Amino acid sequence: MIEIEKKFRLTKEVESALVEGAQFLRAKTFTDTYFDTPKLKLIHSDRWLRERDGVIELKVPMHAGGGLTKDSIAQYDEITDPQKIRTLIGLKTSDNLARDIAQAGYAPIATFTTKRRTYQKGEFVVDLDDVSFGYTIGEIELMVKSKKEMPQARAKILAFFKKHQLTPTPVRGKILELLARERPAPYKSLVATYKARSRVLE
Ligand code: V4E
Repeated sequence: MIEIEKKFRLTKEVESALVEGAQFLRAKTFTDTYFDTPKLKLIHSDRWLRERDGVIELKVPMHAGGGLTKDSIAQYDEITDPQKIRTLIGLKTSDNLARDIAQAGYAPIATFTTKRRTYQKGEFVVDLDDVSFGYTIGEIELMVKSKKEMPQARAKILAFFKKHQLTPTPVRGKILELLARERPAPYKSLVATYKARSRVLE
């Protein structure tokens, strides 16, 4: 399945409007640790390596041009197969992925905990995140089976934003917000790199 998602700034007013008529699905708390080099080599190339509650995942763009469309809709593949992760970021192969990651020079760059509440609203999944470093953010998600269904899913998400008067302007995801706050120099370099590729960093 391919996940198509768009983030929005979460306020009390936005939350009240969204949960009205929505079905509560679950509440979950999870901790993410992101891994990269000190100069953020992976993130500079739009690859996001993290451990979420003990499971190592790599998020990579669905398209060579980057995972974020001009409308700030994210289309990323979430890879958990250790061998695929090794191939995609050029790791040596041992029987321990965490060790291979460390040996390649990738170390934890940020850790935070998220309290997530998930709702179903029509065919959309709505995630509302409250993050340990003092940040709230939401996202609207649709899952599709094939690439050819992606344009329609993007249009549906944009229509959802319009219907619920959500501001469609770019919003920084959790890890980027933390980097912007705590590592301004590498963050500045990220902004410049993404801008040079005509892409906005959020
Ligand atoms: C792919 C990516 C990042 C890695 C984390 O992805 P994100 O969607 O922020 O994670 P999370 O925990 O909120 O959602 P989950 O993985 O549980 O569905 S950080 C930034 N990107 C690319 C990106 C971007 N630059 N801007 C936007 C709006 N989305 C994604």
